[in-house]
Amino acid sequence: MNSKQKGSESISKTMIKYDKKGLKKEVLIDLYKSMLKPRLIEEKMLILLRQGKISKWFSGIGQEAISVGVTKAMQKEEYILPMHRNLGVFTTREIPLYRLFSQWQGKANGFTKGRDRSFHFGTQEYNIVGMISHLGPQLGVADGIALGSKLKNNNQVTAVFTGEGGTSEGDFHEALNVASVWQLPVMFCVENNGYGLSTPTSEQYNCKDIADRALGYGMESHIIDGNNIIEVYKKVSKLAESIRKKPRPVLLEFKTFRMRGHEEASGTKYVPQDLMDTWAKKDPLENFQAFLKDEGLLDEATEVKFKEAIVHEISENLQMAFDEDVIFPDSSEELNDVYQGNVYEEVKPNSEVAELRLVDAISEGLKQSMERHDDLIIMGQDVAEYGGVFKITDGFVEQFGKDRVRNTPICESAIIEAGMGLSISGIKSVVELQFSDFVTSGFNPVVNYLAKSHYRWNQNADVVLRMPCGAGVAAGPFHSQTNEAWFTKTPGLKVVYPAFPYDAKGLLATAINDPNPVLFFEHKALYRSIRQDVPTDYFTLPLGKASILRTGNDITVIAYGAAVHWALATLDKHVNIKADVIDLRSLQPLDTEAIYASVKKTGKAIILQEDSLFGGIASDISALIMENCFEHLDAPVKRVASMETPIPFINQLEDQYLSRDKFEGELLNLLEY
Ligand SMILES: Cc1ncc(C[n+]2csc(CCOP(=O)(O)OP(=O)(O)O)c2C)c(N)n1
Ligand SMILES: [Mg+2]
Repeated sequence: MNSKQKGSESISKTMIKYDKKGLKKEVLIDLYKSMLKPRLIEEKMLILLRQGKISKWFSGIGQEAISVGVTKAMQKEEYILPMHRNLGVFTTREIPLYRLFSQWQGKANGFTKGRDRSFHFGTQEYNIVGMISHLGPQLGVADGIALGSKLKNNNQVTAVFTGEGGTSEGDFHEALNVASVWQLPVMFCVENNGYGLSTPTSEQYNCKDIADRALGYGMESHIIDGNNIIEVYKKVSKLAESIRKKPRPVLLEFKTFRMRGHEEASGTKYVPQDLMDTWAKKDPLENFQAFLKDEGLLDEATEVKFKEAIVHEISENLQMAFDEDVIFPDSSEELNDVYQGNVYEEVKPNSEVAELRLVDAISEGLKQSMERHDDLIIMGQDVAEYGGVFKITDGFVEQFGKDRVRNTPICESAIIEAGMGLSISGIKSVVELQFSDFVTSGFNPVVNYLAKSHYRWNQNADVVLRMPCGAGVAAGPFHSQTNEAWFTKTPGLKVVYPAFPYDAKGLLATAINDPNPVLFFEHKALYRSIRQDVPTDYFTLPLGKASILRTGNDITVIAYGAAVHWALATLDKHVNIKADVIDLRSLQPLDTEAIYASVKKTGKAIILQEDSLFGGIASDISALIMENCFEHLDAPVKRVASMETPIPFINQLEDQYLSRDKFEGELLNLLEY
């Protein structure tokens, strides 16, 4: 057979039409080898899986052209946010294989110290940010990274992956919308592989192409044959180049197919055989190999040589991972890694003071932090020209500009995720929740992304969430909650809750300096009712230190937020009662030392909380006192909290609901015990 005949025979077997124009042989061969590597790794993994040597496996077989083509089109310093089927991203970024194998076996040379599995990790070394299980959140994180690039003017583009299944999540809509409104340099890469677990696309969405959705966001989109490596590489390279020059988001829909089960154990029984057969013929690797052979760019001997080299690399690296010791649990290391350690930097208050309301103190503190941190970004609904609904950021846009004081669409998830992305690119942010109640619409990224990133892969979330909260303003069930307990129980978050202007100013400065995620609660009823002399310059106060407002030997009163003022007002009516009054100021970290020292002195403790009782912080403080001060107690610890109902609207009901008026009776009872 002459070469021409051989060529035409192979082309007839090639189901994919390649256009290699403009690509040198070395590039084509490199693309081929880059697809071959994840394929061979996977083949090995399937064997190991059957032998029980690795846990779950999500196969990307048949989808390699997308991972490889996109990664090859990107520059090394540009961030990629891959999913569970994107092994080719990791290998193309040249992560040493033994590190990947260690990661999958939960060993120390992996990226998560055995704390998270499979592809659930990121690495700043390789500019990869891995997924969290919830799929959608990384789309908003990509927005934040891209915003970082745009603000730094570094001409970088960010690529983020999702399956078509993930596009039904709200995060997808929010992230695309924000990216378009802010013209962020993001490539949203949707791998449409026909199924989300067992659910076919026909039961997932009701439009022809997912790419069509871009129009609704005012965004450009492209449909790309995800099995054609040349098409992926050429189109994405061209787009990336153009986005670097002119930042903007694009939506890319890669048509492909999932050739194996959702994960290996689950099989593919529900996939019609003819679909499997059709797509098997479009295998991205086999087709490209045939094409390269047809074109005389690859011969059998070279092909075998490539394979042997990769197989050798795999075995060598696997051995290294197998030889590595298993991780020995060390509880102090586990606990230490939940938060990024930071040295508190004390900035002492100046002596000049001005009388400020709580709202002014927060505003002044925030403004001075903006002056101190050139790259601190504020994001929130109506925070720019309008100044925020409570006017905390009034005048900020004039002083700091629209880049740093950013109005957002109504999309708490995407903005909190964007805060995470900014942090990944080394930029601090403060996100204003219009009301703390609305954090529920961004709950997932708070408790799953911000809270867990440092523990999982050593990536801090340098984000402060400002949470205007609390009752007493007749605002009903959705504008009155004090929802700190949703967060105090989540390791990885810090929770600050000041009651006075002085504390609020100093603690906000520290919260912003802290590299960890901090929820900063601001009680709305205190905003304009509480005044205090506050130092005029920037100063800091440490987190985790309570403030002892009054001292006395009769009883320990513990409170925070508005409840501090309720307790003080009650004690003012009973000047004969000598109480230690502890204003916690921060709930996580909690100043247990101050609590124990006081209770050991007084022998009685009462905790006043604005939130409803069950599962609140008062319950934990009560338990801690029982466990640590039992022998010093002269009476059971008393918790006083609001009713176990949602917060009602009208004053009479709200007054009945709140713990405020119950405190006096309970205090007197306990003193008499
Ligand atoms: C919020 C959430 N819901 C459900 C799941 C369970 N789950 C994991 S992957 C997956 C299917 C994802 O489909 P798709 O986005 O198309 O990606 P593919 O697996 O097809 O690559 C499902 C349902 C999850 N991880 N997170
Ligand atoms: Mg899918």
